[in-house]
Amino acid sequence: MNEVKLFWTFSSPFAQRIVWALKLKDIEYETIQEDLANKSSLLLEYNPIHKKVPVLLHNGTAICESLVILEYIDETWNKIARLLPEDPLVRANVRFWAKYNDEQLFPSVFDAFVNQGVKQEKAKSSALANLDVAEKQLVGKKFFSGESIGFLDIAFGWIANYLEIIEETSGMKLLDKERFPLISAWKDNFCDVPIIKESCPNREKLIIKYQRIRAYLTTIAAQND
Ligand SMILES: N[C@@H](CCC(=O)N[C@@H](CS)C(=O)NCC(=O)O)C(=O)O
Repeated sequence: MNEVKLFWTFSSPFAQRIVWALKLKDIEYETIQEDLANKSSLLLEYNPIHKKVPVLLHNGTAICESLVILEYIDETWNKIARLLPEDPLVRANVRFWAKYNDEQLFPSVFDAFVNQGVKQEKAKSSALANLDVAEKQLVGKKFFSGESIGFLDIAFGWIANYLEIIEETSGMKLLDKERFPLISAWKDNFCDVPIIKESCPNREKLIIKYQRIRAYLTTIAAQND
């Protein structure tokens, strides 16, 4: 028995990581679309601590948190498309940068997305500074993981498609080609990988969804000012 189910929603960059990993490894799976405004009792049962997507269900056992799920997938289906490197030091470095993305880079961009005016400008400056740091990680490399796509590319993958949706729906520009030539080139390389290209979420649907998310979250942020 090898039953794989993914609780997800198309607008989640964290859930998208798991779609990419499963496809890169050619693993068959079933998706369960969650409505985050009305979470299913199964999602709450499988992820009682964070109550978030993605959740991977492997033969009935739940695994939560996208970076944890990515490692689980890589260790369980370890014959093809290895995502993490073998060397423990290089692995540690990969985990460091994935954590940097999740704890620093992505939150700063999201902060700029949900705020307006002075608060947005402040969040934008810190997002740009964090992107400068990510840019340096690509010096001399085609992918964050080296010559081919790996764990870090999936972790940073949201920059390749969700970032432009965030920019468009909030009217700010972050990924300027002149300031970020390496991330811009990486974005093209990443999107050119056939499996990534085939499994990217629909742009128009994302725009509509992110417009709604922003309208909702900016109202809440303004109320808390
Ligand atoms: N650290 C988590 C973040 C997942 C996350 O933030 N998921 C969002 C969708 S993008 C969610 O389910 N939000 C529901 C909520 O916050 O109630 C991971 O890496 O899996």
